[in-house]
Amino acid sequence: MGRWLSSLFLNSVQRVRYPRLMNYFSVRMRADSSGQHISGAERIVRSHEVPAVCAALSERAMTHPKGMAENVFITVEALDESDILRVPSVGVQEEVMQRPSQARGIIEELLRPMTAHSQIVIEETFTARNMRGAMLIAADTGVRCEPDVQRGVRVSHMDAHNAKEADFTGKDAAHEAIVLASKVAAHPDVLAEVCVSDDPAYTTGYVCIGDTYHRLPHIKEPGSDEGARAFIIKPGADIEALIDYLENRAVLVDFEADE
Ligand code: WAQ
Ligand code: MG
Repeated sequence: MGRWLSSLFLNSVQRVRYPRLMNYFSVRMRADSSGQHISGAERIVRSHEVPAVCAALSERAMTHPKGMAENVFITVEALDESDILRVPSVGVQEEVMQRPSQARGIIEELLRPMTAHSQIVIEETFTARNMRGAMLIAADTGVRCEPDVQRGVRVSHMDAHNAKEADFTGKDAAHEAIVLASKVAAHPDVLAEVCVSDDPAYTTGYVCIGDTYHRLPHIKEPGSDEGARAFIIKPGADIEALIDYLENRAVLVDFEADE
């Protein structure tokens, strides 16, 4: 009888399936008010960091310069470490720029080798408002090719490898942008990215081409509600596969200090 009981016990223990290597978690936040997108953020962290990151991201949503969020959604998902792709960080180059009136000319010059439609890209990027994600613009035609043009495509499931405790508090816009740009630039079908922050007080933007992130100070006037992102897409790209990579593929970005 004793032996029967212990074998029953052992059987049930063996049947419990422990998830493999659940030491990384994706944590995503998005917030809105009256149907307008307010804020979003995405992190990949170790299990013990999940509670602190959830707190920091909800705090960010409640204190956003665009206004206090009515709805905040936080999603936590375990990742299998073997599914995480590692990519190198893009290199940062600071461009000399004194005034927003110079921005369009400099962006045009940077994009010229990639597309004949840089004027369209610039126009779209400075006209869009309140998008959650980025526009996809075909390099050969200048045509938008994302399925939902008001929402755009939200790049998610990425972070810096070995992100520091300090990264959980507050927002470091430049650091987050370099992480995002590195994930995006690592896909062979993205030729370039243009970004203007939608934070009225944050006036530095960038153009990323190849593995260089060109930082553009004074890309817009302080107080302006301009702000959007555009990815320039290689002709013939498989758009569905690209969107799946941008939204769902877990990516950790390696910075030089890691090595
Ligand atoms: N995926 C795709 N598009 C996004 C994402 C994302 N995860 N997050 C923001 N966007 C789009 C969206 O349309 C926003 O309206 C727009 O980008 C700007 O977002 O080196 O903070 O979060 O100092 O305001 C640039 C830093 C900071 C430059 C950019 O963007 C520097 C920034 P924001
Ligand atoms: Mg953001």
